[in-house]
Amino acid sequence: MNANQLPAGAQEGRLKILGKASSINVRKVLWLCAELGLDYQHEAWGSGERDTQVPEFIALNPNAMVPVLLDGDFVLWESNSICRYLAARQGRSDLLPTEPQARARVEQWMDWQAGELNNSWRYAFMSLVRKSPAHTDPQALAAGIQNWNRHMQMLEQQLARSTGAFVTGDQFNLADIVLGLSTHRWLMAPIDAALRPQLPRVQAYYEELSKRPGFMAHGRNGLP
Ligand SMILES: N[C@@H](CCC(=O)N[C@@H](CS)C(=O)NCC(=O)O)C(=O)O
Repeated sequence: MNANQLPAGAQEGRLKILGKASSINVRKVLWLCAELGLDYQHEAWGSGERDTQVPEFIALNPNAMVPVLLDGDFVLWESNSICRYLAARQGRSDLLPTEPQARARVEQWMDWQAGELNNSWRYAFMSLVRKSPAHTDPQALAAGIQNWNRHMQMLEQQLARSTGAFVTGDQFNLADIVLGLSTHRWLMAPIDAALRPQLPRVQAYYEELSKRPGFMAHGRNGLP
């Protein structure tokens, strides 16, 4: 990475986070920084904010997506990778265990959130929340809500199996950051009450996470 390509300020020894605060993936990083007590500079990039389809941004992330983390001349994209990096950088084995099986369990839920759960809500979210003109088909919306609910029911089942208040047990960790934000998105979505299943463990989990200032600042802060 040529340091000359970095946006101004990235070479001052302070972390820099690029990405709009309304993005679920950016919010993971902002919440984690609050948990870690990390200082950072923040620039709002992404649709509705600064356009990522410009050469200076694409030089940082060829996907033209947010978030991007700059740590000196180290540039990292993919929100879950950024979370793992920051937790490891700060030596926080409570958030990302070093024991292989415990770590794999946390990563399993993080990967499921990014690959399965996040994909299940796209149509319904674009339709109900973003009011996208390209997402107005009633059948696709109904199927999307059903698929989103089905994934949230898997989270409900996991919380029933968990031996503690959090997804993998009694220790809050990175899996809870990513799944907490997904929970917030589902609870905030204006899904017709008749179509929304009651998920009491998911609701209790949301309240448990709401005890954390980082979640209140970057998750449960009024943004969908
Ligand atoms: N897998 C990526 C997905 C990133 C992503 O989808 N970012 C969205 C915002 S949530 C984005 O950058 N959209 C383009 C834009 O806002 O311009 C990650 O987890 O970082």
